[in-house]
Amino acid sequence: MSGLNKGAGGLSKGLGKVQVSLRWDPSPMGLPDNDLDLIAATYTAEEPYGKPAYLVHFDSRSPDGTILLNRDSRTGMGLGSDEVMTLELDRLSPTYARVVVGVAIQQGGGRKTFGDVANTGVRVTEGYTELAADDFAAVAGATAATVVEFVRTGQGAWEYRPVVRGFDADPAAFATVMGSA
Ligand SMILES: [Ca+2]
Repeated sequence: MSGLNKGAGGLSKGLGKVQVSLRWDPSPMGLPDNDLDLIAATYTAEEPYGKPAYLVHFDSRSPDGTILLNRDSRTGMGLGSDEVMTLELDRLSPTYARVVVGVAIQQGGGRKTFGDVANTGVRVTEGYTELAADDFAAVAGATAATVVEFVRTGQGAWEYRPVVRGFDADPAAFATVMGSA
């Protein structure tokens, strides 16, 4: 675990309840819907970079309710945030030591990248404090991307680190590899 803290600047300690909010614009009339999904992958202290212990997304809930998808959208229609996820990190069992949150674009209508979706944005907040924000411009050619990772320190406090990294994978494949590095 100590390797996670090495040389990492900008870390904030002792996170409690964090929210990840995602927005995007609907596809133009007549084209397949833009369906973006927030995905959280939780890892155990024994295998922080191994197989996810569990996933949270539109079709999967956390076993103890500590990570919740509060809002789900299949189109990006409407004002404000289209998908919202809440992570009560301070309530997570000590079994879990790392959580990675990412965004994947449904590929039902052919290959669709962040560059194909207008006005995409994600924010990570704790209360009124913005921890991270991104518009996916750096990963415009990707079909999925990690956004942020949360790690538990040796003292048990949660820290965060923005990790916007693009993947060329559909949501199911992305979920299996999003925390591998
Ligand atoms: Ca969605």
